[in-house]
Amino acid sequence: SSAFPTPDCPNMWAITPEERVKHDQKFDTLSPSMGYISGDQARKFFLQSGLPAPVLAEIWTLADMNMDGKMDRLEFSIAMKLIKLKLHGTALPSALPIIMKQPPVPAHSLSSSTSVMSSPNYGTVVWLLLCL
Ligand SMILES: [Ca+2]
Repeated sequence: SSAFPTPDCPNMWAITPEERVKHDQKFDTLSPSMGYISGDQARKFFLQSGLPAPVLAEIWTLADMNMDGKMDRLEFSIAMKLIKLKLHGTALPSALPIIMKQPPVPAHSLSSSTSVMSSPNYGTVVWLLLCL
């Protein structure tokens, strides 16, 4: 029951390089220890999204791929993406889409993250407008 139209977006689950950069920056602000944030740290942060705790628990279950109760960068990024989609009225998947487990594919060859950021890909932009 969302006011947003829901276009058919096969890549709606894909995390864009731009999103990943934002997620990584957010991850770093949560003072990760040994590359992980604890369940407690994550829960406090995710609750700020305004989503109800049971929904966040569902997102956690999907995103914590190795079920160790901690989030690494990729798992955190997946959780952030699921929260964003859920806030836009998308139903959560029953299983994690495979595309979400893959690292984001930059529009251009892997040179540096700054070059990815400074070279917006039109396909990505259009997709963001339509699907997010
Ligand atoms: Ca984990």
